[in-house]
Amino acid sequence: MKLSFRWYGKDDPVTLDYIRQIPNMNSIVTAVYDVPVGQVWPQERIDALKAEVEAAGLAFDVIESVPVHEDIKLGLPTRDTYLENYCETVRRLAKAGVKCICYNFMPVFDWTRTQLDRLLQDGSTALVYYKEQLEKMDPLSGEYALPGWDASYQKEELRHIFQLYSQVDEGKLWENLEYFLKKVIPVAAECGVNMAIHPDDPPWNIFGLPRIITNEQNLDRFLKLVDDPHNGLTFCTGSLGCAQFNDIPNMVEKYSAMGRIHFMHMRNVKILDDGSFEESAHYSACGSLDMVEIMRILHHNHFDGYLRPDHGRMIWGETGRAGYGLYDRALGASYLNGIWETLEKTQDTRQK
Ligand SMILES: [Mn+2]
Repeated sequence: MKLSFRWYGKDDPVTLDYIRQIPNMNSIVTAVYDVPVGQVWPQERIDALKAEVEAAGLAFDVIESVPVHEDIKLGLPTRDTYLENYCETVRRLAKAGVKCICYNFMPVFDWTRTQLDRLLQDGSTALVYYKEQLEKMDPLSGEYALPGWDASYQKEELRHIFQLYSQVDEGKLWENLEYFLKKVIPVAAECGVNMAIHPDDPPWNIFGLPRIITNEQNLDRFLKLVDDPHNGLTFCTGSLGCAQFNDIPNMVEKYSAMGRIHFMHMRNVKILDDGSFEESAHYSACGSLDMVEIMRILHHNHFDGYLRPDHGRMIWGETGRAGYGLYDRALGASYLNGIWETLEKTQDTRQK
């Protein structure tokens, strides 16, 4: 397990120097953030980012994310140009030593929550998804903008994209994903990069838009589309784990044994009775997931990919990017370190 930490670049109030002070921290997870989606990332920008990360004594080997242009997800004729650009970015990242690229295939909206600063009982705040709140949200009204959403869309543009998606059901989205993989995975394989798709968050259709990277059956289908080890998963415990229908330990067991998990996002989440959920501290009892069991399975299967603490709460008066403060993610990293060290030092854990 290679411990890693997401960093949003120079504008991130959490600096590389702070991140380096977290024990056992190995790799930075980052991206070139200001290149428009679909354009090739300039090599000099990639190299500068690498130099900056390495100067702080950290490894530059995970990118999250190289976003997929909407025309690729929609299957429009223009997709081929965007796919060529995507492949070129993969080649350039490989040249800079990147080993793992995270991406997702969610139409229009990335991760979705209904509130980013819900006050929890202990006085911290967290991201939540309340069904009742979601039902009242109209993404076309222009009133909502989540940090995971592309804010560059104008209202009319968004309306147009929704119109285009009325022709794309789940079946069509699968076809478009297959088309993407058949172009990109051979390039990734050739340059030794692992592609790691992030599951849809939450793992169900939202605002009438299809979502397919959602459950075990679909992950099986995904891995078979291109049955190559370079076609793998970012296994996000919080994204998949906010759905009652996903048995997280079993899925981690299956996909880590297959060697198809390249990147783990470790996050706990508390499922509520009506299918809503709240993000929680990493500690198992704070949410619905057994974090020790998940780590035990990874350890048992000799997981040697990247692993990072995912979203944290805002604690100790910290302000900043929702889900991506320093303190709670650092607590999460230390907790995960503790579990892993215990597993390493407990002789019989791999004989179970
Ligand atoms: Mn995640």
